[in-house]
Parts: sequence; structure tokens; C-alpha cells
Amino acid sequence: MDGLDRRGFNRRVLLGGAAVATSLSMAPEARSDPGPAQIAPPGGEVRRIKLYAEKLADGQMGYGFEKGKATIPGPLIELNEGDTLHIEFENTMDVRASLHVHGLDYEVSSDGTKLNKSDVEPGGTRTYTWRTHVPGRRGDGTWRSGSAGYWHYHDHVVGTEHGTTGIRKGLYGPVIVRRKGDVLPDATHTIVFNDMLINNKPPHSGPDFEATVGDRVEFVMITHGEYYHTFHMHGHRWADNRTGMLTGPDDPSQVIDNKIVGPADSFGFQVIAGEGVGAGAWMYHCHVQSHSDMGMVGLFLVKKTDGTIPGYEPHEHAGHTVQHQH
Ligand SMILES: [Cu+2]
Repeated sequence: MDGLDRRGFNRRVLLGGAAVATSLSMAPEARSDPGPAQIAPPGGEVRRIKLYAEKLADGQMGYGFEKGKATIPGPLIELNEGDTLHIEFENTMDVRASLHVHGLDYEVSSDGTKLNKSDVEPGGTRTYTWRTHVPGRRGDGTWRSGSAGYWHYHDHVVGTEHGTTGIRKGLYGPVIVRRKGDVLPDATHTIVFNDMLINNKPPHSGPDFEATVGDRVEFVMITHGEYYHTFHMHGHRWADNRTGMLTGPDDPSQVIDNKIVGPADSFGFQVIAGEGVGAGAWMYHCHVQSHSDMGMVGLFLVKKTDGTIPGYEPHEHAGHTVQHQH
């Protein structure tokens, strides 16, 4: 991994320096224009899904759309502003559990807390209803924001009144609400900093995400647990706004490649994989130094169109003996 680290360092120096012509010629495989983007349709649909809370073989807990298929993070739930979602939630575990969402509209009966008796007994079922709305002007002339955003859901009752054990063991997942006209990605990946782990995986073991140069890749980044972190991705940047993308040359949003996050924060963004920098094993990690040293690191594996990744040997990464230095 030393070789990989040096390569990444050299490339960053070149791109950060005055060698503009060099940086442009360095990435001939990068598409300069990813082509016309697909966009989100208007909302207004009423949909119905099933969601299960399950104990996993290793003692962790997860949500899944099908029995026996729970994952950590739970599955992506995607809506368009104006949609309503009825979720028939089944708790297959031997402890009470629930489903609590951030950012969306719901009545108190869909709050997913003990406080409001909206949790679910072992073996029980409950329908949670999430609604979303488009932005618009209130009767008093003030502006009401729409529901669009990168949000998340989680348990609110396992272990404590706040679901502290449920979240720690993996009962969390991403929600995306799109606005009509939002650009749709080729793929969406979820990265959750949960205490000192990423997606509840052992330290130094990813997760890694694959793409091909030119793919439009979306990341949903969520934080849980006790600590603050800084989310950093190598070689790619995003805008610090609702979509993570600039709306035009006059959009004042700051463009960043590092963002401070704390418990229950969520944000998202899209990148064109390898844009301007080419294929490679691009790290993402928590930039609190002791946290990255302790294994809060994964890879954004951007392949060339022939499927190869320059300088990357998968076995070098197995077990993540990565001790990278910046
Ligand atoms: Cu951290």
C-alpha cells in the first residue's frame, strides 16, 4: 500500500500545483462530458413497501425489504417530493423495535418511539406512514422548504429510550427525497460513520465501492454514535448544499472535499468518477487522524473502461493493513 499512497500523494501535488496542462493530460480516460443526465420525475405517488427488522448471525441487527435479507446499512428508501410511503414494518426480533425517520412528514403515530407508543413488540407489525411535500409559499407569505434531501431512518427503542443499542448494532439506513428535475445518479452508495466503524464493518475493512471512470456516483453519508468525524474523499469534490452539486456558475455554495459531521447528521452528493483525475483506488476516510489510523477508511475503486485500476492490487488491500500518511 505504500506504493499506492505515494502515487496518490504525487498526483495530489501535481494537481494542486501550477501544472495545469499536466493535470489535464494526466487523465485522458476521463470523459469530459458524462452526457445528458436522467432527472427525477414529479412526485405525488402513494407507495407501499415492507420492511423487516432482524437479528443477524453475528449478533448485529439490520433492516431489510425481505425476510432474511437484512443489511447494514438498511436498504435505500427513495422518494420524490409529494410522494407518500406506507411501510409495513415487521419486528422479527425478540426485543421491541421501531422505525424513526428524519426530514420527512409523519404523524405522531409514525414517530417510532416508546414515548408515543409507536414502537413494535417482538413479532409484531405496524404501518408507518411517511409523507413528503414540495416547497411553496405559506398563506402568510413565508417560504416553506420542500422535503427534498439526504435523510435517514433508524430504530429508536432497542436498548434505551433512544435506540442507542439498536443504532450501535446496525438498525439504520438512508432515505433520499428528490425534487422534480434533480439529476439521477448511475449508482448510490451509503457510508455510515457509526462510532468508530464504517457501516458496522470491522476496522480497516472498507467498505469499498466500485465504479467506472465517467459514472455518475452518488454517496449518502450518515453519522451515528458518540463522536464527531470529518468525512474526506480523495480526488473528488462536492458542493456543500442540498444536492452536493452546483446549480450554475453563480451558485455561491462552497466546494469542499472534507466535511465535519456529528451524530444523526446526513448529507449527500454526486461525483463523476475519476473526473479530471482518472481511474484509481481513491481513499475515503475520517480525517480525524486517530480515527483514520484506527481503520475508518475505505476505497472508491474507479476502474478504467477496460476494468483495470492503475497501481491497485486488490490483495494488498485485503485485511486493510493500510497505514496511510498524508
Ligand atoms: Cu472519525
